[in-house]
Amino acid sequence: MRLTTGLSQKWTVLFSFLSLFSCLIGPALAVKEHDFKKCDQAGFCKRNRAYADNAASQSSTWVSPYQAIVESPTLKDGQLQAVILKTINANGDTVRLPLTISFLQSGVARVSIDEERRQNKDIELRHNSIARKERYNEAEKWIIVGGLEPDQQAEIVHQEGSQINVKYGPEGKFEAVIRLSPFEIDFRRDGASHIKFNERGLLNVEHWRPKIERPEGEENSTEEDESTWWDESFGGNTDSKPRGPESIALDISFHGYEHVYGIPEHTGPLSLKETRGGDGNFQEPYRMYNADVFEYILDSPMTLYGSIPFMQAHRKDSSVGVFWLNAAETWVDIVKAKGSSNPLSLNSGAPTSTQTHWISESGILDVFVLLGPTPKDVTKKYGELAGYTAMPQEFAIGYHQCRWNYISDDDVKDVDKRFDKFKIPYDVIWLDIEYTDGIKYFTWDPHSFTDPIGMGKQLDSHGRKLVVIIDPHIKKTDGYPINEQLQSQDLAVHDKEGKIYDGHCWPGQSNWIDCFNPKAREWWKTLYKYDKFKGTMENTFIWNDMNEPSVFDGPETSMPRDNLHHDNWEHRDVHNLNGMTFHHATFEALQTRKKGELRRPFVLTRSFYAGSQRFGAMWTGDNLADWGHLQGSIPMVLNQGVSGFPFAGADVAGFFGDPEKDLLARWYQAGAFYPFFRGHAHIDARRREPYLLGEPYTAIVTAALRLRYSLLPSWYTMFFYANRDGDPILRPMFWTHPSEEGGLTIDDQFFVGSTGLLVKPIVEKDKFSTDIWIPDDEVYYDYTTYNVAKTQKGKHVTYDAPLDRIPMLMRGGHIITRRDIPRRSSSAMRFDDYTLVISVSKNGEAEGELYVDDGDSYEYEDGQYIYRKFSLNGDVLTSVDPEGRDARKIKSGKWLKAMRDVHVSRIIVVGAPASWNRQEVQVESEGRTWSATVEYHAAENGRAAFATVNGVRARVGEDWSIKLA
Ligand code: NBV
Repeated sequence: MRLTTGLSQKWTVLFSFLSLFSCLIGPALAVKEHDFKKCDQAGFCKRNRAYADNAASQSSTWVSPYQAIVESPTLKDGQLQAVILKTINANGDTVRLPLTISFLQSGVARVSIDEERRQNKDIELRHNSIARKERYNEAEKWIIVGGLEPDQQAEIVHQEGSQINVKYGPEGKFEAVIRLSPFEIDFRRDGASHIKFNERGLLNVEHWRPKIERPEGEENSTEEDESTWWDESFGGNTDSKPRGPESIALDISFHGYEHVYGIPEHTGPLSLKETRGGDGNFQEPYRMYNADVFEYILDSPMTLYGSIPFMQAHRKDSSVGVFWLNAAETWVDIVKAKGSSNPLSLNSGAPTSTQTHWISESGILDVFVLLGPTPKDVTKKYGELAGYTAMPQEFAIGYHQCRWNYISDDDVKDVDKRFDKFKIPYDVIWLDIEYTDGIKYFTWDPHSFTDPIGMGKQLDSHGRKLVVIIDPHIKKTDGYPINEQLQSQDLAVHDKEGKIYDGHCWPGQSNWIDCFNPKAREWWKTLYKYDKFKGTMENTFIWNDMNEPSVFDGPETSMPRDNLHHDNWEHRDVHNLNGMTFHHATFEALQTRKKGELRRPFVLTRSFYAGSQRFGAMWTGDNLADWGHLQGSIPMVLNQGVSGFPFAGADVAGFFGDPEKDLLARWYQAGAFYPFFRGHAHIDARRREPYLLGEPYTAIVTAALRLRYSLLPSWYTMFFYANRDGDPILRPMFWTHPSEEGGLTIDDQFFVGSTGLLVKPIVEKDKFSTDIWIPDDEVYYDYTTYNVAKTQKGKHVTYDAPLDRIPMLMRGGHIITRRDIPRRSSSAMRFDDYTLVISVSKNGEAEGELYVDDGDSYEYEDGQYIYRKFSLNGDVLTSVDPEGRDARKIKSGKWLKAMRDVHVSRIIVVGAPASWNRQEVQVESEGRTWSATVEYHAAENGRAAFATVNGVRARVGEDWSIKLA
């Protein structure tokens, strides 16, 4: 292992420490798979899989022991209350499980199951535990931000014996057919089944029971295998499990759906694989248990740093989804059934169905059902519940330059200058843990970062920003006021006995802030005030790492599950939420840094959960500088978008290792299309700032960066859609073309939002051409040459891509916005004029939108934004406000006033008909008419005809029109 000699001795100490505690550093370049549980090493997963096997083996004779009793079969406020009785033995003894089925105005249905005895706290905990007795039911409090209004129109339309039919949703098109015994729900749309709960009878709520202490040697005479019910050990750690077995599980079948997507974060294809073995399938279920997985492997259902238990199923012309609101460890088995999702069915001609089996360690069962029918409907409804992507700081969608570590403030200033010297744009430079004094967050290393304000000012002088890392582990050491406050105010996570929990992380012995505690979050805010966190200023933003949480000496590199959070909820109940609460706390802290200054925060997080999109960006953690990881990053980023958290990216050009230069070039070309675009490298990796590469690589990387910067107006508009509707920013083929079956598994190419830009980054060594799949009959132009691609719907077109070219097509019918003057940062471009690029469709039309605001404040909420819709109809191009606002009636603040001087200055029309071959066109706006010049280029050698209109000078915020012929 190579250690960077320039770094102080502390690294040697730290690394030896690490190898001791978690064998994190070693020669093998692959994850230590045995450090993380397989399903059969997690008692509850093993039991539920066995339950499923048992049910399957009994096939026709298996009857789910759960039946619902509805005392009053009425809907009140869209809700049906019932009790599920679980028969627990041959005597017919039952356990009561309160059930609520809610029908929401949005057309979403929600099914929640709790355990009555635990609601009443009528259980005993083992080991004198002080943990809560109830099932965890507060996930909603953290995640759900809307969409819960009841559907007052929902009605019971049919009720007979053991069945209740409820019509609900838009125009009453949805129906829930609730079978009481055995309990099952069939969710139908337009009369057809789409999603079924408990069809396979795998519903399982492990009810509380006391441990029967048997004298040593005495056999368990019951039929139940109790071997995994109680204290459980793994990797030298024992989980005391004071409540014993308490898992919940349910089978959810998607009828006629062959593809399911979502449940990040995993490597592997976008269309999720089967998990019960067989050729090319996984053997293990997809696991969601946020963890610091060192050197993670590709194509694996292993857990990673974050999780979103949201799944979307798609088939030609139909999308549906489920959202499993549970923050405990969760596993999902997936199998596909040819013919029918019912294994007993003889209906082999029917399409393939996907059967899923969801298994969580603890908490209540709480599932939302979304019946589509389009992918957009599904993502929109999911976002109504879990929230939409926050409007980002505009700089945050520029390029971020990071490494572990820039070693001093002079180093930072030097890198900053060199980017300028080489005319390479970037917006943000980052500081990893070394900037601190001995990894005590909120401090600066007194030797190497002597003048952080001077550094910040240099960056600010050309509009650049600084991001510094702050992790949730707080060094336990004398004289560190932050830890003293954490301890004295009792704001940390506790161990199972209620004492402040101690663990090891980067700083050595540490304590962890408990962001479930409202007081801790209030305290966290105080730490970020400019006068408290000295050395920070308005252009300082934050990076939250290690918030799974990562604990070097903890089980699976995390916290013991029997640790206690605020209100004595066990860590096991909230584990997957933990990272988000920290991210959320930091987000709020940045909003309150200074009285009277309300700006959009920027916080990057490694760990996340459903809802994290409201607080910033995520990245895919510690990848490797190899081609496989470049390739693997594309489906990962696409999946984030489909799962409601599109502000995502992977470390360019791989965290561990030294990328070869061609890999690095290709990675920048791909990274230029990650919604979050950051170069980052491990402390041991060689310096690789773009200006160091030498030619032609520096030029290639610079071109990719400039491409990103020129398209920033389009990117920002795509973030606006993500913020408004939850639309993915990078869109897979199934999302944009839901009727094309050939595109449902494609995950190596994507559209950039609704721009019509179709991109397929090169992700293989020595590959200089690629085949792009074409989803429709539209015309496609090469983005740079305007050549007309020889496409055919459903077929591939070959694209030549020597190292300096990115395979990128423009779909006919779109208008994209650019800013073409190369500058050093996004802020330098704020008041630059726009270029419109029109790719004329086969029918001679095109459409596009631009959204722009000050990119920093919340004034857009008061109307301080410009929103335009550009349309080409026949030979007339117009710009109007799609919301019909009258620009004159908006009271302009400073930014909007400044935008009065910003124009659409140039228009490039690709595919312009020969009749547009003229020298001048008339622009009409604000009651005046003036002329703009045209250069017309007739079609030749496969290149489309195009016209460039120069000197347009139409104010971007005003209505205008141009007659092009
Ligand atoms: O803070 C150091 C690194 C960071 O550079 C990386 O991006 C994180 O994912 N951090 C993890 C800690 C340990 C890495 C081995």
